[in-house]
Amino acid sequence: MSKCRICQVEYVPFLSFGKMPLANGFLASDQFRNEYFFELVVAFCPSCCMVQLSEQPSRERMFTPHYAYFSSTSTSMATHFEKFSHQVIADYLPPHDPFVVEIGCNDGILLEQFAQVGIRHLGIEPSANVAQVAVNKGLRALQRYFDEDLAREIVAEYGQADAVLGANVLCHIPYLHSVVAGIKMLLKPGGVLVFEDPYLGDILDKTAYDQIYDEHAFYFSVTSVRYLFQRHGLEVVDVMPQNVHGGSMRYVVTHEGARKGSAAVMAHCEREKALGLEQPETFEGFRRRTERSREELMALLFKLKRLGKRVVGYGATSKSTTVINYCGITRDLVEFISDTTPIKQGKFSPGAHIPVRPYTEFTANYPDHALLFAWNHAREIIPKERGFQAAGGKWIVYVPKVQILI
Ligand code: DWN
Ligand code: SAH
Repeated sequence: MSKCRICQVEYVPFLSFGKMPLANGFLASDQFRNEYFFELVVAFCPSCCMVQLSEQPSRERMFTPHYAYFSSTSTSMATHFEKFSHQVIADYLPPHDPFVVEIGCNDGILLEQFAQVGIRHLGIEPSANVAQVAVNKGLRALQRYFDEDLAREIVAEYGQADAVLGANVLCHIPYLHSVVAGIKMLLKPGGVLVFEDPYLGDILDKTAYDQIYDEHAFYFSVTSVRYLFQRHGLEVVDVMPQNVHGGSMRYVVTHEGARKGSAAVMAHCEREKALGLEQPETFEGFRRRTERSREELMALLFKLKRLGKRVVGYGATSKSTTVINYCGITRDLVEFISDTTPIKQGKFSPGAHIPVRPYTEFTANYPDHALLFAWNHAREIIPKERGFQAAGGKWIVYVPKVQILI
């Protein structure tokens, strides 16, 4: 594949991470021999400006009945999604019997907000284990992949929706034209699509190269998203930066001409032009900064090892799979990774096979340094780990730059 998935023009690869495992492929030791790897390469389309992976594992490999990411593991994300629902209800839903569909509802972290106030809802979630958590909460959720065919079935069975929602999901789906065609079919004439995903401007600005992994097929900008929806007769009418997952963008999309557009859309496109998000050289700069970041992080970890310091990873994030395997971090440098998610505990990290242990092992014997793989949740984590710092522990972060926090 060397053509843009959105506009079919030849794209320009700008960064290769080499062979990478599945970001959420936490595994037991008897699975090491059969571990799956693929070539992780990211490319820029000079025509529609979409940044995308050149190769992505099949959806059945990534979104399995044992999917390792449970959205409700972060309390700050629960608060974020509560506010998200309030905005949708206040600004976009009609007062009489609204119907909301969420694509990629995971364990129901957002959808439950609508259910709690009696709003008719439907979640679409292919990963059976997390979908089951949503169902156990009393939510209506289908264990299916969203695409045009499913949209047709939903319309036939439930009717069109007033709002279609998606958080950190559209950027995961390579067959995006089918998804957008499905959303168009599903939306009432006055309906809105509200979705958010990590924002390319923040990824570049913070050198957050660890957002690049198998599940993230696309890295959106307002420019590339506008073009995509325009091709389907849909219009981006508003954009709102979000302070989650290291910097995200929320997009509001309607049928063309259905609502008055906000000036923020064009303002962001202008800003993106000024930042060079339409030029291949910008991505060359990102590649150089990524390589420098890797050198700095490894130099720091080797130095700490020479000094005899204990380093433990905090948060077995999907992003950590890229950092660990791209930089070459081994068990010699990071003893284990602490994570609160039961399904990850007792397993090993993808590729490098660093043990993932329960959070209680972190608190039972604080290390000298904690490498914060969940840097996007620093505002939640650092204050709650006062005990670690009081015991003399220090945080290491690598986004936006490699440093020991003091
Ligand atoms: O796009 C995606 C985002 C939304 O979620 C998915 N492709 C997969 C996933 O990405 P991630 O794994 O990088 O997400 P998080 O939210 O950065 O993961 C945080 C990890 O850290 C979880 O495994 C839970 C863990 N954690 C912890 O151990 N202690 C999190 C917090 C807040 C904590 O205090
Ligand atoms: N919305 C949640 C989950 C994000 S993780 C949050 O923001 O925390 C991405 C989710 O998208 C996973 O739960 C995955 O199973 C789901 N997903 C992947 N492909 C999908 C598809 N085609 N249709 C619907 N959901 C999908």
